[in-house]
Amino acid sequence: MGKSLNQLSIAALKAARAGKLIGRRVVYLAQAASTNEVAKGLARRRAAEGTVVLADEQTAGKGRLGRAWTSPPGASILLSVILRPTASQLPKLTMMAALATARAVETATGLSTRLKWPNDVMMGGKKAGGILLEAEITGERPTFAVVGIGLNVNFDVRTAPEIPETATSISLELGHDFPRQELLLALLEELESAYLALKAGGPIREEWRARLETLGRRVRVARMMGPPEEGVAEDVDEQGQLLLRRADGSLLALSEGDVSLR
Ligand code: BT5
Repeated sequence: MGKSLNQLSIAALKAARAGKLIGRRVVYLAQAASTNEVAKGLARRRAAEGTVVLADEQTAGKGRLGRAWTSPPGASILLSVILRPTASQLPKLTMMAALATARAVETATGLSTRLKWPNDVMMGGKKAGGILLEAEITGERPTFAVVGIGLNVNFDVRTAPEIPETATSISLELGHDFPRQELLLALLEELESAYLALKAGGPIREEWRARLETLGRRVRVARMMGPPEEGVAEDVDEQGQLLLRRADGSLLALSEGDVSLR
């Protein structure tokens, strides 16, 4: 694994983000338990919107529902962004971040990416990244949101037995390592434009929807709340909910769950 391709320059990163929203402040940690946990702690202490927590390694990286995100040293992009969205922007942040990640990967590496509902970033039909959105809400209003992004860059996922065979990385898809710094810069820039567009009320669903690989397929959705559901993944709504057409003809809107093809 080319060491230089894995090297991050935090000084250059900070310089590149000067005057911008996303990355106006960068908190870099060689090792963190979970950047989302660090970011939530900072957000509770009123850290500014746009603060980015970046780690080279996570010892307790998290997926959804208490699952683990494998985060080996110096091989992935592992970051969390503190945002202060309105109640109507909040449900769209997973879409926003997935879209920004897909765009950044395509611009920087030339690889084509797809998205899998609700939070997976896919390459070559396999998962290379994921989004973990967490928020604190007082009454109706979010006090803050933390958008966590994990992306396998120069990581041979085949060496990690706990990761399913349905995973990949940028280096595996490209056939060679790729400079993490370049991808990171592209990602922060895409997050900036996607978040500013969302704040300005711009559309987000159309491009996200066009990248989804799930639509039109017969699927099973395992849910945290409620029994699993089966049907055709017919569409997604403005909030990013999956609209599932059940065998009895009814249409169900799902906000969370794990999709597998039938
Ligand atoms: C996700 O969860 O995909 C969200 C992952 C978010 C990770 C970032 S890293 C920075 C920030 N700080 C954190 O602590 N988390 C965020 P989910 O859809 O639940 O997928 C988790 C599942 O993906 C696991 O149960 C494994 O099957 C699989 N998995 C774990 N590590 C993986 C990896 N590195 N690459 C691909 N798949 C992985």
